[in-house]
Amino acid sequence: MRLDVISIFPEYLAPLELSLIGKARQDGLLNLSVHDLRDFTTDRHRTVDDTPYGGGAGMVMKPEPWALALESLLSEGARPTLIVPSPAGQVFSQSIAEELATEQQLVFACGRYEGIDERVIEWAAQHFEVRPMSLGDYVLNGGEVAVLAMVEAVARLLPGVIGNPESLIEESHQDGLLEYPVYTKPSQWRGSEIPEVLLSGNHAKIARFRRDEQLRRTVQRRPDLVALLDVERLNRADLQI
Ligand code: 6GU
Repeated sequence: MRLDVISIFPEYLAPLELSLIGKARQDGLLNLSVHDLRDFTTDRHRTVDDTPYGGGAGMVMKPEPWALALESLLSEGARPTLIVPSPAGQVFSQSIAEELATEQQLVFACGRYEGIDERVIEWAAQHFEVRPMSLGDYVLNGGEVAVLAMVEAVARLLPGVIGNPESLIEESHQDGLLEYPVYTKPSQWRGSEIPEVLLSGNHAKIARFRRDEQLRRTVQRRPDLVALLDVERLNRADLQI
């Protein structure tokens, strides 16, 4: 998969050289480049922002550097997905990460200040599949931190990035439930013991315990997810009938 990130703070994306993502890049599984928006300015001061028409606080990102930067990433016959991080976007999720993981090329346009001139978003739709994306209902200073999160969520789904693909299956949100709690040695620690069933060797009982913990946690912490559960995928024991 090809990934391009455009930002006025390319150094912000340095963590993408570390850990699993860094390794995937070295292994050639991910072709990831970070581009400095200022390299696409044409004035002496490398200006990327200006005051908003209609007034108001803050600055708006000028359209032309964005168009030049985005054009530089287009190749013949390709229609990449352009992700525009914004608190005004669609909320990012595991299912969106799964969708994005099937794409050939993703481009991330990191806005700063009050955002990018809206005409860029309209113009870009001629060449890209444009997707404004939010991490949730809170405000960040720019798109960079959101891109770190989205790139990690997508990259770890690509074949070969995670050593043990089994770990992808049991985790949070794959089945609409939160993960069960985990424990390791020692079995007694500062006066606290692990749940006895985990020492029983009874695999059916352990599976039931873990599933019950998933259900309990989801009801307690994320009641919003309960309404979205697929009833067909809950078994009789889940429903205690
Ligand atoms: Cl994607 N960008 C910004 N600037 N703030 C956010 C966000 C994105 N998601 C939540 N808050």
